[in-house]
Amino acid sequence: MAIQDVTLAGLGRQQVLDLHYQMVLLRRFEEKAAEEYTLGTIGGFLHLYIGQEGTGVGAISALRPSDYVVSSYREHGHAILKGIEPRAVMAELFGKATGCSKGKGGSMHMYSAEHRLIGGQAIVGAQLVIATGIGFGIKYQARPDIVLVSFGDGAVDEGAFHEGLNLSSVWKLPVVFLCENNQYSMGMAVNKAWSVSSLEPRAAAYGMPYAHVDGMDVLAVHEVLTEAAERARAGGGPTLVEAVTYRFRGHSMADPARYRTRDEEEQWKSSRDPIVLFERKLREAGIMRDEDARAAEDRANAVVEEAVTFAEESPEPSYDALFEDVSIENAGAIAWRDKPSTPRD
Ligand SMILES: Cc1ncc(C[n+]2csc(CCOP(=O)(O)OP(=O)(O)O)c2C)c(N)n1
Ligand SMILES: [Mg+2]
Repeated sequence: MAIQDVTLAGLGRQQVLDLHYQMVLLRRFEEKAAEEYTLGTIGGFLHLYIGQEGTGVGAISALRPSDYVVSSYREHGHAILKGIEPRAVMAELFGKATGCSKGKGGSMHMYSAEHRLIGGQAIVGAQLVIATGIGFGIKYQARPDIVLVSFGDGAVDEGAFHEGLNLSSVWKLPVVFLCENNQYSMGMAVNKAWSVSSLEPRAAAYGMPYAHVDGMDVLAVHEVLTEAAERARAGGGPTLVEAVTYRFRGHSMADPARYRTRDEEEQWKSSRDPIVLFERKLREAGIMRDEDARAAEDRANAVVEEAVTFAEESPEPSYDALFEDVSIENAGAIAWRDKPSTPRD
């Protein structure tokens, strides 16, 4: 069989090579962001997605561009996968006016209505009820879209998880709930936090289908998400997907990760890296050659370098921009700015 005819999980050669490239791009982007954070060019918090690329790429590749994604603060990858240019994500990290949130959001608040990335939510669990609301809007307006909401293993113990799953199930909303179970919620190990060992009984509690998937296997995630997305789009209601993965770094750049051993981390990095696993699979299937792997690396490095140059050269937001895009009416905001001591109520 000619190399271009090979398929995996129903995807053609170019499609699987694209999945590989996207994972490499996210990895290089995040490594660069860590470097810039250490140099002080990125401030605030920085939560990296390194190690979880198989889950994000597998999931978002199963969506249409018009579908919505709502994520947590670990969302740089989701933003890029939803089509926001890496340079606009990097500029947002740098707090520059050209960032996708005009430099006013930073790492935890990537946003683009155009690309249907509705955050970047810093409140753990908030995205679950936001996604439920978007799902309600889609159903009410009889639109063909769906919502994918990504959240961590820590978010399932929030009330918002239960409210979101219950209402989505009652109203059969087009929502796919994706728990990216990276096994830690800051310093809390999931096996100490959950009273059950998987989310299956919690899905059953709300009468919705459940799927468990290896989050380090990009194709497995793609397949599970494709099925859940089809169900949602066909009016079959929500699905709860649990993807088991691992974050290779600390919770944020500030976390020395003393709650787990270096041995455990090494085990995951050396035997379960989603990029290495996928490369091995592609080579064994005769899909990837050395030049393909090199081309993906070179392309990702060039995109990331360009993104940093763009961010460095971009202007800071203006002072007046502070008073734009806020929820208070402009007039009120200006009055408030001019007379900060005016009582509000
Ligand atoms: C409502 C709320 N409670 C607590 C926090 C503090 N906090 C920020 S991240 C985090 C851990 C969440 O872990 P998880 O949901 O597993 O996501 P991960 O960071 O592993 O991606 C906590 C407790 C918060 N931001 N919001
Ligand atoms: Mg977690």
